[in-house]
This record gives sequence, structure tokens and C-alpha cells, in this order.
Amino acid sequence: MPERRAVKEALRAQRIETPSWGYGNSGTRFKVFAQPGVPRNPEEKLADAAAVHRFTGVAPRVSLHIPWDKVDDYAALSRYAADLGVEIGAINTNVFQDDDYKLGSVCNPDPGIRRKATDHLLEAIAIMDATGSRDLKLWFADGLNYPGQDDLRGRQDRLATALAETYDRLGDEQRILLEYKLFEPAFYATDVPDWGTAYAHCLELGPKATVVIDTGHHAPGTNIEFIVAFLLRQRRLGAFDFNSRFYADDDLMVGAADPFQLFRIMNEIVDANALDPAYGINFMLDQCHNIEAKIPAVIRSVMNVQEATAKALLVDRDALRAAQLAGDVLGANAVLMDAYNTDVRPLLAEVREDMGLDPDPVAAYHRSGYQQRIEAERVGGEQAGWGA
Ligand code: PSV
Ligand code: MN
Repeated sequence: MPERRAVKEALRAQRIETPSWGYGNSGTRFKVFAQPGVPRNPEEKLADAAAVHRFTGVAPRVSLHIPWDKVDDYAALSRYAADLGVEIGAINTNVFQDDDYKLGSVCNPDPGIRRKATDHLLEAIAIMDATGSRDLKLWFADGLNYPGQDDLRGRQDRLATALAETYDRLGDEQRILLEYKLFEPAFYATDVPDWGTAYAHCLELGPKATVVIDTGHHAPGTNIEFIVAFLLRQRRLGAFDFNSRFYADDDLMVGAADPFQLFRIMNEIVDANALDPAYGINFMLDQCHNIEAKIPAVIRSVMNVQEATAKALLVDRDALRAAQLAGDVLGANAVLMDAYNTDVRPLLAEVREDMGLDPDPVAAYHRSGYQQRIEAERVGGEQAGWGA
């Protein structure tokens, strides 16, 4: 059986990065429901992320999205974050919200638009230089709605050219996280639709290019833990964008739709000794909280990842290997299910107490008065949102 002390230590050392846009208003194409107290600028988003970190102790980094989090002085923003007790994490690029990008960004048939898009990627690296961020997260909405609309192979060439120029600009400690997505906004063909395409481009680029798995970006029924296992074996798994889905890219709280899938993913991570932050995988959230209170939802999401991780850490690996090697199908499955069916909440409560935290982060947040304070203070101005 795994040693309890080692399990607790791994849980204490775990790091989860939260997204600046998760604190802003969001919705569907039908309606965005504004919430009181929502941040109006990047500084207020950082303050909310810092609150999540204060109550969970494992979320000290915040991903930014440019231009949603554009400021004049990124070094100053970084210092502001440090004063709050957090750090700026991945820099997300945005080449999908400008009229020029109607037919694509780096894959656009117009070389002038491809130049503009690539320049944005390079600008994001300059921001990383100023903030000390390691990760450049690239997601391209590029694709086609109709057969024949553009040249599928030619678009891959254009993509490779832009990625190569971006890769060459990376510093020694910086890397690319290339994200794929099955569909949306393009409906017929997407230029980076799956992990295989992302992986092939990363291989062409070099060791500083890795794949990011957004758990909401697959066809229903996809075995995501297989993708995790494959990329781990190739040392090309750079990060996760955690969220959960019932239908498409729902961006709901991770672990809400399918906690068993999250456990199976974390089981592959733990099995490969890839949980330790030193291994280099960035465990990020990429979520939108459209109808639920945002800060408690982010805290809940962090806790959901912790619970799946704790269960994965409890898998009796020796017993599992023995059963696997003996061809004991039911025995091996039972070892895994025993861990999954363990109630790890008391263990996590202990971990939090050891860290000097309240064992119940959501209740502690509600008691803290933070929500009442931001609702009273953040009046006037324009609330931030997904896309602004
Ligand atoms: C695209 O759906 C995506 O997953 C990318 O990571 C974007 O940057 C993010 O969502 C924006 O919410
Ligand atoms: Mn994502």
C-alpha cells in the first residue's frame, strides 16, 4: 500500500493554475448573466485568484489571456501578483477575435493576416519575458466550414511556418503548449483538430514544443487517459486545460461531469511519476462559471482535481502490477476501483490542516467576507468577461 506520509506530501506539493477569465463574466451565445463583484481589470482578477490560493494553498499561479488582460506594464503586473502571493503563469494568445481572422489566423490564405497573427504570438513571448512566464499557450480557431473552402495541406504548411518562427523566438526556459480542439468555431475541418496533429507539429518544432490537453476538446467517448499515457511516454505532455463536458466544449467545473474520467487521467499521471511540479506538467483550469458563483466554483474545481489526485495516489501499484502480470483481469480492475471508491475527503482535510488551512475551503471562503467586500467595492466601471 502507498505510504500515507508520501501521499500527503505529494498532495501538499501539487500545483494547479487558475485562469484569469474564469473570474470574469461569461455565458453562452444566448445570454451572459452578470454577477456582482466581478473583476473589472487584470489586477482584480489576480486578487480573486489570490483568494483561491489562500483557501486551497495549491493554486499559486494564474494564466493570462492577451489581449483580455492587456496592461501597459507587465513587469509591474507581475510585481502586483507577487504582492498578492501569486505568480503569472501561462500566457494565452488570442488570434480568434479580430475581424481579420474570419478565414483563419496563421493558416489564413492572406499573407498579411498571417503576419499579423504571428506577430501577436511573438508579442506574447515578449510578455512572457516581462512576467517570467514559462508557457506560451497556442490555440488556433483556424478551420473551414465548407469542403473546398481552402487547401487543407497548404494550411498545414502555413501553420508550420508560423509555429517555427514562434519557436525560434522562445528563450531557453520557455516553451510552447500547443492546444487542439475537435471542432468549433470551424465545423467542417479544424487545422489543429486532435492530439496527433498537435504532436506531429511539436515533433517538427523541437523539444520545447509540447501538447496541451484540454479535456473538453474531444469527441464523446474519447479515451483521454490513453492520450495522456501516449504523450507521457513521448515526453510531450506539457499541460492540461481542465474542465468538464456533457456535450461539446461546455467548460464546466472539472470533475463535475465525469469524476471517474478525471481519476483515470490522474492515475496515468501518478503512474508515470509526473505529478511532481519538477516534472514540468502545468495542471491548469480552463473553465467558465456562467451561472454559479465564480470564486467558490474555482475553489471547488481545485478540490475536485485534488480528490482525483488523492485517489490516484492511493492506488496500490504493487498489487496492480502483480494482478496485471498474472493476467488477473478482475483483480487488477478491483485494485483500481478500490482506490477510486475511497473517500479521500478526510485525508485532504488533514493535508489542509497540516498546511495551516481550513479543512473546508469553500466554507472558509464564505465565512471570510471576501465576497461581500468585492461586491461592495467593485461598483462602476466595466466588468471583465470572456472576450473582454
Ligand atoms: C478554446 O476553446 C480554449 O480552450 C482555448 O484554451 C482558449 O484560449 C480558451 O478556450 C478560452 O476560454
Ligand atoms: Mn483550452
